[in-house]
Amino acid sequence: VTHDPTSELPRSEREKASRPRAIVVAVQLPSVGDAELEASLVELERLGKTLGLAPIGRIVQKRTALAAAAVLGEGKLKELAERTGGTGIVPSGAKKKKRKIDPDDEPEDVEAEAAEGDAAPDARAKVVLVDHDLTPSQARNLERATGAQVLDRTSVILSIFQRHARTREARAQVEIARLTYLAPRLRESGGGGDRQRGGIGGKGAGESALELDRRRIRDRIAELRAELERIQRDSEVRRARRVESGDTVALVGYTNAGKSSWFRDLSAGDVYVADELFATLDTTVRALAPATRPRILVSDTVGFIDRLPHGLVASFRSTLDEARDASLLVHVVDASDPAFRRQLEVTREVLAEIGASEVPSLLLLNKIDRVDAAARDALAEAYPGAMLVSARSREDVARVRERIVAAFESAMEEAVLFVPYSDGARVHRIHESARVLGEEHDDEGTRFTILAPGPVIARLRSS
Ligand SMILES: Nc1nc2c(ncn2[C@@H]2O[C@H](COP(=O)(O)OP(=O)(O)OP(=O)(O)O)[C@@H](O)[C@H]2O)c(=O)[nH]1
Ligand SMILES: [Mg+2]
Repeated sequence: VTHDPTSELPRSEREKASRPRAIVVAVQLPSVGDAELEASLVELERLGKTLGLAPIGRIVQKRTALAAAAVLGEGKLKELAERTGGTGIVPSGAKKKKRKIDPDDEPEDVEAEAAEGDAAPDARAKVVLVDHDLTPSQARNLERATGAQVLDRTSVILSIFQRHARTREARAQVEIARLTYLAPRLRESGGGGDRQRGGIGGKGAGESALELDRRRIRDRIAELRAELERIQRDSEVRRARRVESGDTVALVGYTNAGKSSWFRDLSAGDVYVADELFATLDTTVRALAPATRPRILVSDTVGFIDRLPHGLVASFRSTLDEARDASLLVHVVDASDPAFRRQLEVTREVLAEIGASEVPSLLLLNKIDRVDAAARDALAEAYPGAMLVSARSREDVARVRERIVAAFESAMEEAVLFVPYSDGARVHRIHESARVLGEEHDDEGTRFTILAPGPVIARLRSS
């Protein structure tokens, strides 16, 4: 039976005391070094915390591959089950009753008897977080053996996205991603249905219910796509208008790097900043503050993460467009994170994938207040073009703002425009979108000497 592991998760609003405990599980493949594994597990624990879970331990096994049945080998599986109060045994003969597959279903009751493991019942982990993507049968087997809810990396990320989506656009995008994640899993468990869902009936009613589910998912995805298109048609128009003037800075970077903090600092606005992964899912745009002339817009975007499910990246189209169409990318990195080099690399890879690697960029090595002097020197040397900054320092905010303004200034051109007195609207537009260096009045009108990006000048001339 397939259920959607992303639909029933504890809310972060719950008091910390009652946070469900979670155990992190990973297989260390021969190709994965200790440091890489450590960074990945720390990240998974942070993802778990963002979901409101309390990680209480890890179970790691070195293997050449994931165990086909339940990721871990028998011995390690028992060890895991002791922490969760499960049997540690993957039931092989026992078959589940046949059941209709419903993506909104609750997880099935796990029939395994609680083991007399070490963990007292109230210290048991209720959730198992697996640092790999699981096949449906692996997830099911792990659930049966542990008696706990099992979430793989992708479903954890999807759950966070789901919880953090605030606008209609983000919600629709997340739901498309979730259903897309779910669809092949339905298919797979349907394909193996005869084997997995008991030797009793095999095909028949169960099979057609599955067909129905797939069709329902397809229909729902189509519906959401249409809705998304409607929403994006509006924002497309708005974006096109901005892009035309070539004046947008997009803040990009790994999740939790400090993008929204910089967005808030640079735009002097009220922005949601949180020590959570994927706090921001909606692209927001504000003017750089104090205002410049012509004005520069700053946009905050969704964060990237290692092994971000591909479908998910694609579903955040508007964020990606924002980055690709920007005149400048401000790439924010959490320099205090031991894994920042990998994070920087991941961000660059995603930017290349979405066709934004040609956009000029400014690298901010952020959270420098948490980095000691020796490490700062090393950073400055290793990244000569970067700025070492803290979003908490007023001076740094001023410095970054200056750099951004300077980047735009260097891309601005000087032009002379004559506007007749009768064309008051154009005079207004000039003051709005360009910097006026000089005005000369004669009998018919005004000769403006202005400074503005090329595309803006072209527009002012033709309007
Ligand atoms: N010490 C320190 N903390 C910072 C700095 N910049 C941001 N933070 C903290 O880092 C955490 C994440 O900051 P956000 O601005 O929400 O990060 P983000 O990149 O927008 O994260 P997502 O939207 O989740 O991708 C928050 O707790 C911030 O207060 C900094 O320069 N120094
Ligand atoms: Mg953010």
